[in-house]
Amino acid sequence: MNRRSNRAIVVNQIGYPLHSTKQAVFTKDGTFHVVNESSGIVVFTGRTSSLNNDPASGHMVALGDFSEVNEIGRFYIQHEIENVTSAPFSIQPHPYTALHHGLLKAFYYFRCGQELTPELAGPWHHSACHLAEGFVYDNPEQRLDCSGGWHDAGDYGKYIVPGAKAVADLLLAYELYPSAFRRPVPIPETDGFLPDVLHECRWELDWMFKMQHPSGGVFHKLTTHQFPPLTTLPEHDLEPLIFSPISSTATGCFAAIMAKAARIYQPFDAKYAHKCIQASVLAWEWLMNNPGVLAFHNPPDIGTGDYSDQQDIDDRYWAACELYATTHNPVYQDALLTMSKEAFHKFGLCWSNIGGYGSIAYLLSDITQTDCELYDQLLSGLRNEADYMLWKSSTDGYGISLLKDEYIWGSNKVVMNNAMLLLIAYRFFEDKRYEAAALNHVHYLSGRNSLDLSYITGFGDHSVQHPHYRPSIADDTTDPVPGLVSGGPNAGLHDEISKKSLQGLPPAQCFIDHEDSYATNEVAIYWNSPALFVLSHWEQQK
Ligand code: G3I
Ligand code: 9MR
Ligand code: ZN
Repeated sequence: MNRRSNRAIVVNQIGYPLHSTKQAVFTKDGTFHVVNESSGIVVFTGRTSSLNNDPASGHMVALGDFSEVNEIGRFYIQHEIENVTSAPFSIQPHPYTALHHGLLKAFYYFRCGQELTPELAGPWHHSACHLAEGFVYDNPEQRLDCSGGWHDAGDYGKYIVPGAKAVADLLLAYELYPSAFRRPVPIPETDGFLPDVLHECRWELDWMFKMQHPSGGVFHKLTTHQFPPLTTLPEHDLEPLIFSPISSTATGCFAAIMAKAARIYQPFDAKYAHKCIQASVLAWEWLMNNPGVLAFHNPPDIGTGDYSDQQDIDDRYWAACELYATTHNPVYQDALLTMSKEAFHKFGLCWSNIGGYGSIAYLLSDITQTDCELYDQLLSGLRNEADYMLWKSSTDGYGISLLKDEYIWGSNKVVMNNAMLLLIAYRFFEDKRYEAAALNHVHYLSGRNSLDLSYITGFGDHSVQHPHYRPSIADDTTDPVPGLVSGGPNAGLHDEISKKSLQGLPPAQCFIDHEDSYATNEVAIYWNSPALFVLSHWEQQK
């Protein structure tokens, strides 16, 4: 039975881990019951807290705690007075196994340049796309192989900076939680030797190699001139593919991710690791030869995503940190120590502010204590960041670390990046409050939000149905490709349908489950990737 809630009680529609803190958010206070879905038996009765104003959603909300329910099963919550119920959810030792699998499988669906077979892709199969050689923008005579990699999002562009961010999250998830990846997905390369998550990242890394110019510099992106119409299937998008010019942000991210990959793949495939570090060093040399910011701006005839950024110190710092962690060469430490003195956010995990991956690599590396001052600075910086997120979460009715003005384009990625940072802080400080706060972020993404909506396609009683995702708009399958994280509320109202339908709404409600809403309901690899990292924490075997 599909118990459609009326949004007066919202829960994580997927479930709560056994023995965790379990709370539902109510917009009506009072007595509530937790009911076993199959037997109808009330297993717990409690009272909500009193109602408080939630600034981001504009709702009055109360919390109902049912942590005492430590019984495996499926349940729903019923409000005594109003006779309203929540969506059903489960309580399990590992409630997120299928979700974690789905978030990883999504990267297979994002693949470019390969047939997605009916056997592995089910009703979302399609033939190979974007196989033609690409034109080099600065040298139109030149054509190069550009196949492979993942589509960025609802469009079919392939961009280095967000691609590096997505691979970084997946490699970090594997590095910190290897036991979460013990099961095959499966994907075409599954071999029982290299974990599938590393096969999947290799699909993107192999494409990235093709984006490096012999000078070491890296082309910013590979896209058609303009976005294709929404009804274009990937294999029907036959417009010319263009290598946009080199940028220093793309080259920095490339150097960083290749150095990280060299470290992770070394035990499995030394030859591949060598190829990665060589490419990384070549990119680093380009960065040294080109010390100024070479920011990317779309050439006049190109209208696809620009991922434009005037600052590249964060990308260069990330590169130096990864190169140092992999090679232990003091040259990179000197570079990163110098760069660390500049003003940029040391814990940013966003494509535009990506230095956090450098700091994390530095903190996790076994040789970094050689410079205790920076190590200590970063460690206390991490604690401050996590404490700030705890504080912000305490002011939010749904328990997430977004202030009212932080519901920007891709706000769900901010939610998941913050949860990632809380979990990394938890790893260093073992403060249970950080882990609990991160779990509240998972609850938000999975339905415990003011819209009673699971933002992950195919997961939850009431999940996003109409993402801005060309393969799902163009195909004749009713259900969208599963396991995709939607961008989430964006108070900027950056598309026509948002402007028309969401005007005047509080920030956390600025979302529309409509395929035209690219500014609230698109999907993207780098929105899936931090979610996969976060869920890996609850999927690890202890
Ligand atoms: O950071 C500022 C914030 O300080 C300010 O308060 C807020 C006010 O709206 O804006 C914030 O900046 C926004 C930025 O995203 C945040 O990352 C910009 O307004 C907004 O225009 C920008 O949107 C980007 C969007 O492309 C348009 O350029 C998204 O970050 C980015 O994720 C998105 O990426 C697209 C690619 O271009 C193409 N492929 C799909 C992909 C996902 O939608
Ligand atoms: O579909 C495009 C999406 O992938 C991008 O993130 C978004 C922002 O750059 O743009 C979308 O394309 C729209 C274009 O920007 C404006 N005309 C309508 C296009 C989609 O319907
Ligand atoms: Zn493609």
